Amino acid sequence: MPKILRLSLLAILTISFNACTPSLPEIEKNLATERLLPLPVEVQIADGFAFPINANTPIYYSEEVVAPIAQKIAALIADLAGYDLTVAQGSMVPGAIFLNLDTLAAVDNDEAYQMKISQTNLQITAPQTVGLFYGMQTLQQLLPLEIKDQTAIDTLLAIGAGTITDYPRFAYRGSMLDVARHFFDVTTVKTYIDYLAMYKMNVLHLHLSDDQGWRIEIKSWPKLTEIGGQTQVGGGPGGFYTQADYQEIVKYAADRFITIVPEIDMPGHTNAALVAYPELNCDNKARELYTGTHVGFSTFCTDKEVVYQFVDDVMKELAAITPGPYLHIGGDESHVTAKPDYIKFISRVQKIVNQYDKQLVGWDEVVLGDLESNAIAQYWSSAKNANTAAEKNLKVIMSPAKYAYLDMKYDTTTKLGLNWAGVIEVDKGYQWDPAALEEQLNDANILGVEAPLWSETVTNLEEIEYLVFPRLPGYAEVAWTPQSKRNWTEYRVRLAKQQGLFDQLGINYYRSSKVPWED
Ligand code: TNX
Repeated sequence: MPKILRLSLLAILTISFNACTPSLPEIEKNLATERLLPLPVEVQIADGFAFPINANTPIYYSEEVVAPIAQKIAALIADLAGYDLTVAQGSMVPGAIFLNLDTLAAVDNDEAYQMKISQTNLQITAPQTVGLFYGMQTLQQLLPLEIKDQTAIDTLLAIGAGTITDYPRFAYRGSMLDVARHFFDVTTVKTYIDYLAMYKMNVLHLHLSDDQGWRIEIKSWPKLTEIGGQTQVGGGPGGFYTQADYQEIVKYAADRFITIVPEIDMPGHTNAALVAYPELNCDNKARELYTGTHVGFSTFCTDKEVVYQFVDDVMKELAAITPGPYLHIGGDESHVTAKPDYIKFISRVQKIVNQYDKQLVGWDEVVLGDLESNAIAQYWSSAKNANTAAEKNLKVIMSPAKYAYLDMKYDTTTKLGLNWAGVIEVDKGYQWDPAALEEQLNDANILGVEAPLWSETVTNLEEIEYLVFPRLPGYAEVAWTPQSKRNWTEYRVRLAKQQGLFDQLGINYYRSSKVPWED
């Protein structure tokens, strides 16, 4: 064969060989686990070159339902590197990021995912889309926050080889935002949702009514918001969500696999409603708007039929705009409701909630009522109520005030916050086991963990952030990571590594001296 022909044949062969098996760059890099939070169940670091991400890396997915997650990964890399990666339905060809739905051997958890990283592929597999979403969150934490040195971009974007197998300890991982004591607009709530999503939390409980304000439009009882929504603690203008606003919040949360749990607190904590509708009081006299911070002085008149008609209308409208399974009825601190009246009231409201195909959630006092077995008690302080819940076979959400209340001060010098349940430094907020607090509560009857932010002392996002960060990631990890894998000494280092993210997002966090911040 003439030399020239031989050469061109070789060229053709090389080109076609390259087209089906591109030679992938050989990048030496370990899996960068230092920012992973919550800590995954299992991380295995493997030998071999890292998975390279560059402008030619395609993102393929197995089926259309997964496309939004693939798009989110592409957006993430576009933000970081300016690459416009191909996103398409496809298979796991060499060089591709591949997302697929499949069962995971030996992991029986709806929210599980597994990420396998080698030089040839980065594959995320999960039984459900939500697991792929969590895999995407983990991938984000494996990538740098920004590319400072463009000449090192290939190494910076490479993902070290290994396998991450991950799933949550508890199904319910949430936070509560009290929008009644101070009202927060839709934008602020969306930002709060973003913060929950960053750490794989999946519930936002909205405390929508209290003595100081009624914050959700109820079309059949319009004065609730027209009158009852017009002020807040300290006398500011208050505010409320229209049903359309609320649905916008629900949708934004659902896009991030977060369930909204709406709370209408009753029969106590109802002054705002008692101002708007005098007939809900036993004496038929309208109460006055309240802008202070005392608790336990208001109650619906539990003997009146109109009260139950009211509750029915409210629950019906709320159920219609709430796709999640829960309606929270409060039930806490009803100090001026006689105990038999309280029991009668909760038992009737339970029936109303069930009538609208929802599960009742209430603060731990509700266990005194006659509850269905699907009702859920939210433990905040009473050991007695927690144990009653266990005896009644009810599931419990763990919000112990002395460990998990985001409105408690960090120490005695903290300006914002309260201290009735003590002060909660970042280590104290992390170092507790939900299953070790009360005798009869264990992993089987604990549904999950929720960190509530009551808003007597916080008036805007900046103040919210100060109490929430850096404690929130700790609650996310308490709820996600197996107890045996958690320890403060190791956690504090990973928490410190969140600083870059907090700074990038402009989060006003508390610089706890317990955390080894990097600057
Ligand atoms: C107690 S905890 C309350 C709230 C307050 C909070 C302040 C609970 C179920 N009720 O009404 O806002 O303390 O920390």
